Amino acid sequence: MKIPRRAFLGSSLAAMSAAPLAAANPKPGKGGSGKRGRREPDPSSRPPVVISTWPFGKPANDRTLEVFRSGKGGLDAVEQGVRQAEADLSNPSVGLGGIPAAHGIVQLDACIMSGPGHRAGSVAAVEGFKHPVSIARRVMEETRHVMLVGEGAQRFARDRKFEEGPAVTPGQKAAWEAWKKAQEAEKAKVPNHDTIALLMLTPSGDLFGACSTSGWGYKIPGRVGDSPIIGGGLYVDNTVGAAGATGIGENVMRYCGSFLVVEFMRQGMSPTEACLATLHRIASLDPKGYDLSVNFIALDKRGRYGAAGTGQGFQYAVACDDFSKVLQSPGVTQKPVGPLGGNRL
Ligand code: SD4
Repeated sequence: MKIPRRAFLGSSLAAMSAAPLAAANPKPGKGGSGKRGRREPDPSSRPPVVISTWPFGKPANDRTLEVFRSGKGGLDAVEQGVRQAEADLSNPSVGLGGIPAAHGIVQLDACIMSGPGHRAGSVAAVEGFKHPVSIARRVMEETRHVMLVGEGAQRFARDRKFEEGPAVTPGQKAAWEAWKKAQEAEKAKVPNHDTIALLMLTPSGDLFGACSTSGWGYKIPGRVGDSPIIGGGLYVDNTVGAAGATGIGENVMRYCGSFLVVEFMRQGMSPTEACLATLHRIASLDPKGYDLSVNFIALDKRGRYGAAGTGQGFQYAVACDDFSKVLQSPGVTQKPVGPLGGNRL
């Protein structure tokens, strides 16, 4: 599977000025690009509506809707959608096909949230299990805890006979060996990495979300990113909306990124505005400004959806009864001077 790479990692901010056209917002507003002007209103869909990160979110969205239409609930649907991405061993960012940690073994992070009941479950740094999102769901449903990590999470999964898999795929092992050699020669490059975050609004008005990743390639073993952190890589508030993140987790989790997107929606912003406002907030505090590789998707209680990312933005996928497609988000590289530049940020 060819995953379009994000061009903005390590690229010059000066080269990226205005927000690129967002397919979701055919005439993109200028609030995110640093110029004065109004954004087009966010598109909305009659639920069920599903939104997820990256083009590989499209088959996951389709699977989510398929499961929902078969009569299952929203929680089953988002879990199965994310499992679809986890099962694809050609995806270097999600599941056991992912890029390993520095010790050559894949460590997976995942979480799940149910709007009804405001329930959450999460696992991090899990080795050797195919479907961390399902382990996270069992943590949510069978324990009084929210998060299990490492050996404890693996023991929990083993006791419940979760499906095990290879520590690393042969292809990723070969790449890791080459990386080790390059590292000795001090020429090693850190490969790109992504995450699936997937959000769903059901016709009954309930929101669900799930998130799964193999995290930062060749990370220090035990490193946990934003994806399994409730409020970081994922947040669902059944009264307002849901948000999810992808990018460099360290730049999301220090700001409770997904939580902040939802809070901005609570204040009345549309999903795209809330994603943009969160990026501007993060960039206003971070010494690196907009050079962060941070991206958000968001879905509100009314079925409106949107996304935004730093730099050139990123691609995300949306599916509902009428269509299933991949869209380009707006990107931001500088502080806005329009309505989003005010003190609401
Ligand atoms: C992490 N946020 O572990 C994840 C990885 C990712 O685009 O989404 N990369 O930091």
